[in-house]
Amino acid sequence: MAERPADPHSRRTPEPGDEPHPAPQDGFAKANGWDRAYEVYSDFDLPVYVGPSTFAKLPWVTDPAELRARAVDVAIVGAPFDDAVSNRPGARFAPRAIREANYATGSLHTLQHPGGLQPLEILTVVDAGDANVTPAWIERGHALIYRKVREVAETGAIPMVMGGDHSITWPSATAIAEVRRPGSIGVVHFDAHADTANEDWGVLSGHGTPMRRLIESGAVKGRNFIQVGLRGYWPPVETFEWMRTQGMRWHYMREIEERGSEAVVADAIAEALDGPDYVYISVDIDVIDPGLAPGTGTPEPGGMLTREVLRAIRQIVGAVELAGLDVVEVSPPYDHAETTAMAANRVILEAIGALAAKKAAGRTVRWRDSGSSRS
Ligand SMILES: [Mn+2]
Repeated sequence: MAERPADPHSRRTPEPGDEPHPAPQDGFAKANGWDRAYEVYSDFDLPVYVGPSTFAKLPWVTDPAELRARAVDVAIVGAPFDDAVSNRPGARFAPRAIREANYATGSLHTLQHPGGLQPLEILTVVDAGDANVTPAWIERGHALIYRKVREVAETGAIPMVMGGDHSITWPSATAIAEVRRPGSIGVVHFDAHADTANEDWGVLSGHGTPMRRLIESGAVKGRNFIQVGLRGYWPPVETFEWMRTQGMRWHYMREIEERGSEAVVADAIAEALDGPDYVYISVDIDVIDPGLAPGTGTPEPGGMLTREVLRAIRQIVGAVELAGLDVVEVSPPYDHAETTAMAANRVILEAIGALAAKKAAGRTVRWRDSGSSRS
């Protein structure tokens, strides 16, 4: 087997001689006391604002052969694309902002599971980098996002994709549906908006249309496309009529207010898996109330609490075979105090935590290489 390339984000404990800039033992260093020995840290353990920016400071591994060699369970993927927005832009900056939106480094300790859990010690998680996106070309962006997600999923890793505007769910969920064949996927889609328009001002691949494209293409059956959190003033009546003809099922925000999030999400899980084998989760951050997550392109007041969404992620991931996940529509230029980017960061961390709990309980998390079953 070929020698693996040196990993700049090595998680091993640094040893003497590893110092990035060893102290000179003479001159001003000696005179000023700067020659003493200090403990040094790997990039993984340094503060989040020091060194390369990767998700949870995890290794940056873009080579699919290396993803396979490491038997990666979860691969974080960036889709820095916002050419398809209808209102406020800026989601192209989200993958970088989400990567940086945490203060804890090293082996994170999640308190959201009984007894606590160190998910990054249980799962093999890496940051697989960004899709090869360039600006101002919707078709190319979608094609390269599709290829990146597919390439990662084929290694057996579960892709967790950071958008990007919501149009990226079309290529991303398509890639997952394809790789996991002959199994099929249901989708649980958190959003203020249905995103089932036929077109946005004549554009078929806008961020208001991806769910219709996924259903029309056959990647996901309408009846297993389950929407949670819809509210506000869009889409129009005829769009809901199309959704009914597809057998789509949705849960308005007012249902969450009346029944509580946990009961509604339990129904959404059952509906998504009413036929399909696996689940893809798509979280439009605008499902959260803009008071808690203001940095988004099409904010709609009256949404879910951040804590309800994070609990819902744990609830779903704990209950289903997770095929993939995306979190989209974070727009850092409109964010305040990074609250929106942090919410998106935690959506991913909660999914990772729930997967780690499964693996700790002896269940398999990653997929067979290019296959439709767990390895
Ligand atoms: Mn959306």
